Amino acid sequence: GRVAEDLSGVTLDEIGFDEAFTKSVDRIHIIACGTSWHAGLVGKAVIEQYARIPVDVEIASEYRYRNPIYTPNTLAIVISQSGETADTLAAMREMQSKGVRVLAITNVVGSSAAREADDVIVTWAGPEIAVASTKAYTTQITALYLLAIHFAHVRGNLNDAGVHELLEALAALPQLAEQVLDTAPQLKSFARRYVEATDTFFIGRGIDYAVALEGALKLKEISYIHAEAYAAGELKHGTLALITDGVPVIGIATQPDLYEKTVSNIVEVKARGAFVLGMTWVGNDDLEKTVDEVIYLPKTLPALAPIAAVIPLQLLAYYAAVARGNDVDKPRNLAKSVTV
Ligand code: F1P
Repeated sequence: GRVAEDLSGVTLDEIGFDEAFTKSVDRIHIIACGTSWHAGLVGKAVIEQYARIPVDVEIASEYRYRNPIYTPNTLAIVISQSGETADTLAAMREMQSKGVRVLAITNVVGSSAAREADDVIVTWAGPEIAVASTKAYTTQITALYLLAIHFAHVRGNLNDAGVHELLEALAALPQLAEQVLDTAPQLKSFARRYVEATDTFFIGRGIDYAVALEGALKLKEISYIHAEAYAAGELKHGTLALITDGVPVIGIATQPDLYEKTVSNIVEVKARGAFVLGMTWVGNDDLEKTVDEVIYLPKTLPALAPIAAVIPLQLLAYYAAVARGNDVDKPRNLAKSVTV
């Protein structure tokens, strides 16, 4: 495919996302597996918020076995760190056989996804040594932010000042990520609660729910602890029964407009005895009234909060795995690329 080698608007133009094409897209399908699928969920939120294009996000292993409906100008985005995940490639080939244009977001320039896709954004997350995907996730969602900005700007949903604000916030993310690493000692100590844990929960609303899914997956992948992510408002439809004394819950509350609602759900799990680690933006001391411990995330735009919020969850999974004596570089039952 045509490769955009760095993540700038100019190269999006170069790969053919010119004005006519960018304006013509009437639906986006994002297809991926695992962590890449979770990145896609963040992508849906930001593309819909800024560009107002309807986005479906689907797990590749489901998508490839059904008969999806394509609009005349559907754009497909496949996300794959390795570019070799069998289900993702199969879905991609299926879509291309139906004439759907495919953009691949991948970390590996020479991968099958990069070779076969019509257009490619390379994430440059570095040569991976870890099997569980971590920096790939942050770079994938960065690529999706840039796409959202591009679509929103070209289609007239975002003015120059709005673009500038978002690009500035994106440029500040490396420094923000450094700051989040300061939470490591707190997470190392919190991870002790996970040594004996059998069931754990991650809850959030909106974009925080997407982050919760990724936090739960990391814990399962490298710590082998049963972890469930729940949309906070969905807990009351049965799952609350599993929240009993001492069950560890991570409550993610990075979105000001959803904050009160999320806190009311955290209050419900606290009332059943859960031990809750809350995450919110720095300066929001209010959460301390409700939870047992708080992780403060540096301030950024609410849409970019997943970049900050995922890091403590990755650290938690890491420290829990180490505390349980697992080799985090060789997680059981997990391959770097799942090619079957
Ligand atoms: C998808 C994935 C990863 C996971 C592990 C197994 O891979 O589920 O998210 O961490 O490596 O595969 P990919 O399509 O993004 O390479």
